Amino acid sequence: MLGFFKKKSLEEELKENPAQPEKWLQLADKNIKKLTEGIANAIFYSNGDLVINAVTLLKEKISYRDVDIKIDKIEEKTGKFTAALISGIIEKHENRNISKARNFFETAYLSENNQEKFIAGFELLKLLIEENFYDQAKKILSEIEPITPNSFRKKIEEIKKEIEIVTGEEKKGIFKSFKDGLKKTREALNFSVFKGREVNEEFFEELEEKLILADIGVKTTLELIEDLKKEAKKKKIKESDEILELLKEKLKKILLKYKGKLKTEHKPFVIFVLGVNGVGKTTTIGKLAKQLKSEGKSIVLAAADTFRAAAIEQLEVWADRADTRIIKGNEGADPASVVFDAIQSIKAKEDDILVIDTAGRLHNKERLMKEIQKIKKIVSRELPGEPSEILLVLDANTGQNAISQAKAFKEITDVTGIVLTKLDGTAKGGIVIAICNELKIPIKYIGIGEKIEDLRKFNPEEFVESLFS
Ligand SMILES: Nc1nc2c(ncn2[C@@H]2O[C@H](COP(=O)(O)OP(=O)(O)OP(=O)(O)O)[C@@H](O)[C@H]2O)c(=O)[nH]1
Ligand SMILES: [Mg+2]
Repeated sequence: MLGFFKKKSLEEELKENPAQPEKWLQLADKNIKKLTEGIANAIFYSNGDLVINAVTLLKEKISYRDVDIKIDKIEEKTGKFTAALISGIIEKHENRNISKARNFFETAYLSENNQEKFIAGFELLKLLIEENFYDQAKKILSEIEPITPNSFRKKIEEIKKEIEIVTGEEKKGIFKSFKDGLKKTREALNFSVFKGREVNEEFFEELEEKLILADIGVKTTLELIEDLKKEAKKKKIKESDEILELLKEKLKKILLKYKGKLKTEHKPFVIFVLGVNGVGKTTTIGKLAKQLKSEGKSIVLAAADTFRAAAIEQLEVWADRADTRIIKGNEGADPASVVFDAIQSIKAKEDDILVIDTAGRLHNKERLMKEIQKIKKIVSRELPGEPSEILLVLDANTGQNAISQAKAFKEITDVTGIVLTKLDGTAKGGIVIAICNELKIPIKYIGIGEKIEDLRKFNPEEFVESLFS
């Protein structure tokens, strides 16, 4: 007789009485297939006051690719602002299309509902900071500060501090602007000579030559020119300025496709840094340690370049500047044993991130391969799933040679990202585009100087705009 008292399922209950926002959220949380329906209804029936919870839930669950997200259905229920917010989150977290995400967040930000406005502003703020647009971030911050819910106060304070530090230092001239760092490449490209010209064969030939000279690479340049010619014909483009705009968009598209940042959400997190002699590995590690530290993480450096004593000392200097711990061995010690010690140390002290500096010798591929594999094996044995990042450092000055180096390293091990250094001193900045297009590995950071602040998260849009301005 128990069947008589069978408990109604959440879904049945909601069918009978849909005006229960919390329960819709419960359903979304429990049943991934009902995620968007649940979220849309939760927001719909709650007059917006569940927006934050709902959006947080969506962000947590969004990596399930089988979720069927029907934005028009959501919009029917929640109105255009929340739908834009959700679209933005999908673009950012699922499709990784930052410019689209930004457009959606900007739309949602126009909402007059403070809940919607805050969460859109908060997403926009994080995005702007990731992309180094600190001035715009500052403006948004000042606008959303008065409508910040209590649960977000602490986060907003942290962001405020970060913006103040960066913009303050830029003003003082300590921070070199990204644009300054690309001065030489911009001058070499000198796109202004292509303005106001007639679009003909001669124009395309000159453009082709220029792109190749800037180290965009023959393969990539030919693809680009071919595309531009086709589009010029199709759209009957006569003005060269229009072609330049198209070129800009195409370059951004190539770079955005391979955009990526460090995935430092979990801990402990291991970053293994590779690259040939003198490309800037140790310097980059110092800069990165400082940056990650300012984001509130505890960092430990492992001096696994035991090939020469000076290398260990050099890393010590950087550890000191960045105010981080360092684990080292003696000159000539087994690099893998240094890494082993470093891992025991971060485990014991519960540090967040371990960064491993290695010796940059490529003249003996066999040995290098063995050494890299040995270190990797130790790391993954002691910390399953690590290293999360294997960063390859390349020197922009070496132009096309950087591509060959990357290919050689790719044969030895997986590379999760590239750091391109010394962009400040070279006219070969076009190599950024060749790297993305030919190697299909994301550039995560770029180096634009020797100082500790001269490392930037790579921002494709900012990069392309700086080449043209
Ligand atoms: N201008 C400029 N110089 C840089 C940049 N990054 C590194 N350097 C310089 O490049 C030189 C080599 O840097 P290191 O960090 O020692 O290079 P490494 O890859 O660790 O070298 P090895 O340990 O010998 O393999 C140093 O003089 C750095 O100051 C950058 O982004 N811009
Ligand atoms: Mg070094």
